[in-house]
Amino acid sequence: LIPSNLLSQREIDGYLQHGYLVPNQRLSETDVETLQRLSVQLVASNPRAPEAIRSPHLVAGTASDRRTIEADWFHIASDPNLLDIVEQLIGPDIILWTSTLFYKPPLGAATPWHRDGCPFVDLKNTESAVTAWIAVFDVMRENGALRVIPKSHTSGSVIIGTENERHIAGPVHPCKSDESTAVDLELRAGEMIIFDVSTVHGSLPNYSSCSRYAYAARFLPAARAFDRSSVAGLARSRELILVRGRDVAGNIFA
Ligand SMILES: O=C(O)CCC(=O)C(=O)O
Repeated sequence: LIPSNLLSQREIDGYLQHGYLVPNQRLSETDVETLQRLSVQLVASNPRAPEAIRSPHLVAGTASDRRTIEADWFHIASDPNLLDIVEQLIGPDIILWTSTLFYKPPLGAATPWHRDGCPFVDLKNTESAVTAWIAVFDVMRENGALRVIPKSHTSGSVIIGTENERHIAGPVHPCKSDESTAVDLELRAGEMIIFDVSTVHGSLPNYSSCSRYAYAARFLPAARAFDRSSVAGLARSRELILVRGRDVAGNIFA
């Protein structure tokens, strides 16, 4: 990130009120170039399932590869300036929970409204989680901008589909969220959206002939114990990495 001031109190208040924030801070030119190179390579080497490549900050990108950090990706996900932003929102003790490279090819479909915190990801464990969703190249409305519903992190919404039917965490019925207030967030390469784990979000289709890449890093406060037994599937065994401060809650990192 280009070193700059921390979030203002106004930005922090806006985040708490609206459930998301687009900070002024962005990745440095060098980091943007690195992220672009890594992202294009990773998608090219995952031709069968390029849409959501989990945890590239771990070698082989799988949750079961413990304690093996992929240095270049980890460098982006644990950038001190990024952590400074996260620290202002969830406190000084920070766990890197997961990261995902999201790829939307030309003519790729919309991502439906959902929230990442949902019944099978126990909100008691993840309610303070934040995501930094970083545009790898420019992300505009035409090529699949991320959309959020402001203030949806504090409102109830109806979750649809059974757990097995869902390809994403917590789909919500759009009628139950106030879709008319949705905000489409266009970003230049290296800019980012920070959003709450309960914020309803999705993304537009990619109507363009250019691929859309975004890298999302998700963080938890190490002040709380993360109860793996409350989480389904791969998320249960996923490695947690303490990226700042200390663990004060007895979290299990391996
Ligand atoms: O990038 C997208 O299209 C969806 C991203 C998303 O759902 C997320 O970061 O949780």
